[in-house]
Amino acid sequence: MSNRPDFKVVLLGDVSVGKTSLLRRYAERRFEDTVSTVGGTFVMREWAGHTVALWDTAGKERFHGLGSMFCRGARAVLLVYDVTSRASFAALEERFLGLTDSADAGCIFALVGNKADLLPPPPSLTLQSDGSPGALAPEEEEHRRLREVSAEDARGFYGRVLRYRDTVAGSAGAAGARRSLPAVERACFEASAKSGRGVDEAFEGVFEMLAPQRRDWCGTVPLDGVEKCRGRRDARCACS
Ligand SMILES: Nc1nc2c(ncn2[C@@H]2O[C@H](COP(=O)(O)OP(=O)(O)O)[C@@H](O)[C@H]2O)c(=O)[nH]1
Ligand SMILES: [Mg+2]
Repeated sequence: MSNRPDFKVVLLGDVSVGKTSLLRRYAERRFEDTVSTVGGTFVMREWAGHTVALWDTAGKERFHGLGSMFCRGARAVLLVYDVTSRASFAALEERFLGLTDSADAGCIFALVGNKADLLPPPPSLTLQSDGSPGALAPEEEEHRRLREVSAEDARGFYGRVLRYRDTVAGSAGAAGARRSLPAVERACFEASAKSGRGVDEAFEGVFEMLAPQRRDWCGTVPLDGVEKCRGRRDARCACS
């Protein structure tokens, strides 16, 4: 694996939404109680011949300013919230979206609603053979929480993310930036770091959207995200 990533992908979101857990589930295939993240850390993963640096950031207030630094040079940002916490969803718009101004102009955005395992299962899954509602095991029932963010909410927010990026790119760059942004149905995911459900789909769905961009961009990005060459690959480029 190259020690210089082709793509930098950053996870942003409020404290305790499960960013570290999602990354660990994806990169290490396990879930366990996490320690709180200080500043930011990254792991490198090889995917379909691309080297991706996945950045985990701290959602805590006192590290907030660092988020903007970690977004420098990011080709994709995963905005993570907890599907059972309206506040964590609102925080993305109120506190985290603005940190992404330093990401690349064509940066891809995806929303990941985590902790889907806490939601009550759909009624069809709990019906008993005679059609009556089935009971959950008591320990399962105890942990259930109500959904506070719907798929509709996520799609609505994603539309606002696109509009926000248009204003950041400015009217001249807007069309180009918009062209590379994925359609809403490819950009909104729900997952559970605990059960593993939907986790690969979210990460690899984003990688798949990034892969075609590699052809157009100059080689690799250094790990600090400060690209030395931001131009398109051509004969003058010494980066690759
Ligand atoms: N039930 C459930 N709990 C989770 C999930 N992901 C994370 N957690 C728990 O939520 C807490 C915060 O997780 P963490 O990954 O540290 O969140 P971060 O602050 O966003 O990095 C921990 O107690 C995790 O065990 C999930 O998918 N389901
Ligand atoms: Mg963390």
